[in-house]
Amino acid sequence: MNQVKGVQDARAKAPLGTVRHDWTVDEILDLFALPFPELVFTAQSIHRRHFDPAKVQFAQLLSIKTGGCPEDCGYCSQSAHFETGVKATKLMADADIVAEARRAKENGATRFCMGAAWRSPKDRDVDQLCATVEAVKGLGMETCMTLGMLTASQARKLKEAGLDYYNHNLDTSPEHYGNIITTRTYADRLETLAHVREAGMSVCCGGILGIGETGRDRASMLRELANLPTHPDSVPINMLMQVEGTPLASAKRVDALDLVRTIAVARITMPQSVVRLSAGREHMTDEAQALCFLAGANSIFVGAKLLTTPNPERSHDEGLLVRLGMSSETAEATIRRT
Ligand code: SAM
Ligand code: DTB
Ligand code: SF4
Repeated sequence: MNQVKGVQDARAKAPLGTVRHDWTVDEILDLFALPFPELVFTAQSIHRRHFDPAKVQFAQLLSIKTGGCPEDCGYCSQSAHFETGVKATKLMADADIVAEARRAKENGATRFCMGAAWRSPKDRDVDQLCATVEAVKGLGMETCMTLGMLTASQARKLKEAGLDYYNHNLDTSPEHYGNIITTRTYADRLETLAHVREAGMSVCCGGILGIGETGRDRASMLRELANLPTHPDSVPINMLMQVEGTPLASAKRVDALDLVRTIAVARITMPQSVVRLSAGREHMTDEAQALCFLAGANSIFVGAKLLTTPNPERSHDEGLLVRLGMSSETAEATIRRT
């Protein structure tokens, strides 16, 4: 189908910017194929209906349990299946996590994201982490965790303890998933997302680019995200950080303009979600990041380390925002216009 005609047909069904859950892969591919200025202009027009276009949320990450993970995600430094040099640790003590959260708060963060390299937490881990959530909330911070698969009752316990967000990514298309991860299924991911949603927590769910996926896989992943029963409250878009020892160590880096297109299409298909430009900024130019903000990205991870890989220094990010006449915002509620 003629690409622009395809977009016109989609517009006839519902104007771009409408919150929809019935996207087709072909409609999304037609968005990807728009001339770059038209795509970015459309995404920015939708972005400013819901968000202040001059604000970017700063989120702080901490790896609370590193390495030794039984899953075989082909991109990950923390999988026990690969020799990556990442040392496995036990779950950090509650007091140490809270001390890190306090330090993050002193540095201006109001949102604290804690990640553990687990397939799924044990019930006793969840009990410990409920106390951690309560303590971090007690500092007046927003909380987010990513601990792998959750049962319905674990999700409810974390919600009761006050956990605001749960991160659980679909990562790629259902078609490509089995080429990257064999120890769990797409259906497993969707089940945990349902438990999180049903427990009443906000969902953070996105994916990774640069793991050997095709353009159609990117469209298919965005279709899965946009067609969830409710759009994820935040959508992290990660660029692969190539890790020595993993099967994807020498994967080709994604073209920055393809990343910008993906951000723009995420913004158009999920108009009210916070779109997070996540891993991979270490290898991006300032200009490419500026284009991502123009295309609708409005959150980044700050601090020189993500979970195990490097990230730009906070001072560099602050300088970039000053050069762009933009500013940071730490609570998602305050960057949302509606
Ligand atoms: N173990 C939990 C899980 O998989 O849900 C949580 C932690 S895991 C590190 C969180 C996400 O980080 C993954 O879903 C993936 O999207 C992203 N990620 C992991 N390694 C990455 C890498 N090398 N480059 C880019 N993103 C990565
Ligand atoms: C997400 O989508 N990206 C963050 C967060 N959720 C937990 C993690 C990125 C990890 C990058 C690789 C690493 O540092 O080990
Ligand atoms: Fe484990 Fe998560 Fe890494 Fe997969 S992405 S190996 S589940 S830590």
